[in-house]
Amino acid sequence: MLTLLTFPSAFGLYSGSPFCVKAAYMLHLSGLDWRRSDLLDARKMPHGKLPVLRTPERLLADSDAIRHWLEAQGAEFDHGLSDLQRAQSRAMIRMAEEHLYFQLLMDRWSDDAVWHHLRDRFFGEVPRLIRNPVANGVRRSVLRGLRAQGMARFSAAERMERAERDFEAITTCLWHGSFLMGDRPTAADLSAAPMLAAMRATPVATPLQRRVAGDPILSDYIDRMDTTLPLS
Ligand SMILES: N[C@@H](CCC(=O)N[C@@H](CS)C(=O)NCC(=O)O)C(=O)O
Repeated sequence: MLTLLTFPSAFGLYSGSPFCVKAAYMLHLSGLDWRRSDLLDARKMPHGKLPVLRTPERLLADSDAIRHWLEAQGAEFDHGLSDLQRAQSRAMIRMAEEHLYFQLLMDRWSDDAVWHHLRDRFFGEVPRLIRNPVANGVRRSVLRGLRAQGMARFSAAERMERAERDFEAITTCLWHGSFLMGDRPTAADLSAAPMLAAMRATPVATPLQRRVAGDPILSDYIDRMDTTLPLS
């Protein structure tokens, strides 16, 4: 039996981490036997991050590595796609994971109003006496990372402008089919939809949250993924 080590559910999502949701979707589609096991602290994991898949042989870190391992077991996430579509899918995945993800992080960790919710949800299990110092330390470290990555150097308006271009690209794909690469979910959806879902689930109406929640095409797409690939 495979075990997916994942961050717990948060804000109505299967997991607070869109990468953990992606991994759960892949396992669901693989048809293999698996179960989830929730962790609150990923520091002891191979990359200090989640998701991690426990296979009979080892701990497998990183959702992309999990994808390749599942494909080696026979799973196929881009079934029926042409070489060109597979290449476009790869670019779409990078857009979701290397740009939209950092938009989500900024929205969650830099906004004081969101932070109160995040602290209570993500650090609620930390003993009360040390909860604030621990949570504030992690927040400082995430914000330092966002400055190094570059997202924190943009103004709020610049960030929205950059996000808008990605939402337009996703919307254009959705004009052509129910999912990004056609009429059924493929690998690109497993990355993009959880990012959008996480943005929509932010428990404060930030500009990013409102943008996704108020867009019927994006919002219907999130709901369609939920009903097409239900995660229990
Ligand atoms: N490239 C990784 C990214 C995973 C990732 O960034 N996970 C975040 C949660 S969304 C994490 O574990 N963060 C904890 C930390 O950085 O300390 C993947 O695809 O699995």
